[in-house]
Amino acid sequence: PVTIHRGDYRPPEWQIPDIALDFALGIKETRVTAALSAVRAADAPAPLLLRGDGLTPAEVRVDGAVWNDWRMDGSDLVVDLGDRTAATVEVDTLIHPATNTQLMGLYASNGMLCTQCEAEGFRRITFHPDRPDVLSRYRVRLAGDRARFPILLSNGNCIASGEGEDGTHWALWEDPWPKPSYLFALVAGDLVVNRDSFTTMSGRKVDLGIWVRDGDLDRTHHAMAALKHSMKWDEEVYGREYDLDRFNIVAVSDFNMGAMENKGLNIFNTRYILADPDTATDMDYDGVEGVVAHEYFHNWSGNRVTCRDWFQLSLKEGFTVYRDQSFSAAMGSPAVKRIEDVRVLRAAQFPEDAGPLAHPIRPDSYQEISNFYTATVYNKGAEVIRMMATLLGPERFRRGTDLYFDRHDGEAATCEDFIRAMEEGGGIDLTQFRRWYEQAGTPKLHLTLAQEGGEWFLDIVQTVPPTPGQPAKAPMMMPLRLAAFAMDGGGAALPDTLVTLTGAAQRVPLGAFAARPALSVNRGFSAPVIVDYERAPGELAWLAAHDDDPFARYEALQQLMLDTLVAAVSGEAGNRDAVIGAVARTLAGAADDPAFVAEAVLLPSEAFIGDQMVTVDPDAIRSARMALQGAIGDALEGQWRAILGNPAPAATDLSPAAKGRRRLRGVALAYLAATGKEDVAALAFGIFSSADGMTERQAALATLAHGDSDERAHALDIFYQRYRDDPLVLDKWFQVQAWSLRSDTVAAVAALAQHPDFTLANPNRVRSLYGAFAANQAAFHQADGAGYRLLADLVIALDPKNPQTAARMIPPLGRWKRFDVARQALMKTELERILAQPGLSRDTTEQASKSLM
Ligand code: B3K
Ligand code: ZN
Repeated sequence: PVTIHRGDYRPPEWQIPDIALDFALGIKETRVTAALSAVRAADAPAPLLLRGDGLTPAEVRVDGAVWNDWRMDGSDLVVDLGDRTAATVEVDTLIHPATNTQLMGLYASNGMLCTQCEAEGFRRITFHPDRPDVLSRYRVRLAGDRARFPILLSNGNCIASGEGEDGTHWALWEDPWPKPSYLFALVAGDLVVNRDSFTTMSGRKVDLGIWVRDGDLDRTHHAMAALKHSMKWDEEVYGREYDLDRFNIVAVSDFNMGAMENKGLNIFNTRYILADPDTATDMDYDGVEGVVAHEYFHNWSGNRVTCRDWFQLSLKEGFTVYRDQSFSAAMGSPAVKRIEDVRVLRAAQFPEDAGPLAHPIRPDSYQEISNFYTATVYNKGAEVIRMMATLLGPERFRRGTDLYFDRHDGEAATCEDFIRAMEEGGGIDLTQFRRWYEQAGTPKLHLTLAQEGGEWFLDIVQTVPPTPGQPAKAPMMMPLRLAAFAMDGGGAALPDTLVTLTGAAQRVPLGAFAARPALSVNRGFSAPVIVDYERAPGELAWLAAHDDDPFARYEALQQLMLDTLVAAVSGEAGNRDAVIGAVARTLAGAADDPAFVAEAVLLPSEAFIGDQMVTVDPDAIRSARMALQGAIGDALEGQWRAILGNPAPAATDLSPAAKGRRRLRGVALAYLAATGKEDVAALAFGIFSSADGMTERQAALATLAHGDSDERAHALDIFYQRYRDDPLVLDKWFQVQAWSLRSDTVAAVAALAQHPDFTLANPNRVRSLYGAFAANQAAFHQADGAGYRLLADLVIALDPKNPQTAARMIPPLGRWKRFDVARQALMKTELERILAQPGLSRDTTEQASKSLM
């Protein structure tokens, strides 16, 4: 396989300022005619390199005449234009949407046609340079059968339409904004629309449309509200206005990712558009809001200012995730949102950064760029932007982003351009900070307290672990927010302080305290690091109750739980009573902020407990966690029952308070179930049956799914019968079974893979079964290796159809170094078995071979 290196970047030899595309649409066969107006950018004559993937040129014309001076170089088309400096190059191709199972390029989903071009899918539609630093104005003519494709959409504005012959019709779309090919989109199908409008800050009216299949219209209102809120928020917070007369969103069921920010025509996985209280949980609602915002925000961070090359992916993704996180925080509870974001970072990104696939947020090389749409590029990328925002403060950060958008509008920019705008706009030197773009691995801060004559100091030693290809690291610059408290209430306290760390070792004065102060550190998770600081249970319990930063309160309680769990795993007593006391005190605040309390009293995940250990012992972790959950359940049984005794809020009430109360009820039910009390299955079944919405229904079903009551089978059956025709809800039915803590989950997942409703053709269905299963630590790591075999079988079966989604299933197998030698051997065997498959895709080959290193 060919490795592409960041340092090899060369500017394009040809630009294509204008493109005209003509589509004769058909599900089986679509004819594409592309007219590229090529203008030479290089000084010396150079042939025009047009990338292709699975295409054959039917005819090539230059300036209107048939042209024979071309050749194929592998799957690419090289057109020799002699010493011309400009030419119109036309190419005809035939493509086959119905057999496009990769879901890249033009494909069919449920009888409609749609596209996905990022990163390199446009070359599956027509020959083109297909690199993000080639920007063009597009004019797109779509023609097709009127009955089959009554709706014809592309980017920009529809400037003409009409009738053709034999029941066909056509539409002509024009996008005035030059864009890279990865932002091209078309949709053709039988769709209905939820229309609305938004008036921008300069008074322009924008027509909004959310297009779905007949019958789904009632489930689009939340997405529409989210879109309008996003448009307003981007004006208020970043001064960015929408720039076309129309903004369309289309929902499709078969989609590799969450959604795609195509200019003026976002295409979404239905999962992130459709929501109503009967079928979507509160978490689903938040997912819709966050992804709608994310794609909308890309209109500036990604589209108006795009990426020069794919190594700069975090330029748009890290920044846009930071923007959507800030938006969601503003729409709901900032503290709870921060907790959720950090939980995602720790669950997905920290393990990536600690394993064989670790890479900097701006990678240095890749074989297949699709493998780099990672938690590192997205979520760590967002943390890096957040750190700059923290170092600069809101006003200077805004000056930096204004400068960035204004200076690079219409350009394909680099991460370096962004940092420079921050430096100039914010008046700060980020020389050392740039290491966040260069070095992989999660930094660790080792903290110790020192005392000198009544004055207290915090000594910080920073280390960055070695990662593949980066054995030695230099210290990073980062903002660390901290505070110190006198636990007896008297004496001095060090209020919230922002320290900028730069050195490998640094001393921070805390002030005078009569006794050892309680240290609140990395408040708000100001830096994406691991803090190594030993604190007595009493100090953690005190902070969990008294810290004035909610995130730090959450962290203190989590640390207290974690210390106890890690002790229990290695057969020590730990401090259960301190945990139970702290949970009880936190629960006392449930009425004021149920959402925060629900997050705070949740035990750390099995995977996160494993991350604290030298060698992960999945079975011991599960037992320890279940035992502590049972103990907390027993000790506070009255409180849990009281929470469930109050009536649930109406499912239609989506206020933060109502969502928080439902979340807490779900947590209470899980704690009660852990007690093993006889009546709990009936209680859960009662909630399941009487629930007026999916949040409560799913929580009760998930709780039942862990056990072996009669109610379990009954509830699963009712749920299946009720929702068997609703794919998004049926996904949940697969998911709760794959999450189950039962000891027979591997066999259950294997059986579900044979269920008539399971299909490899739909990525959501694949993820709902296998993605959930791979996250079920004790099940996936079953000692006999059956879980590993199951996942490898899936990868092998899926790779020929959909390599992108197949390759995304590999990282769990790549964590082998963290396990005992027997599991290591079993995991490596499966990676080797995958690699031995003939004709394995580039995607899966890269992930599996790197995972073995
Ligand atoms: N930019 C798209 C990602 C598409 C990736 C395709 N392999 C979604 C997003 O981040 O908004
Ligand atoms: Zn994005």
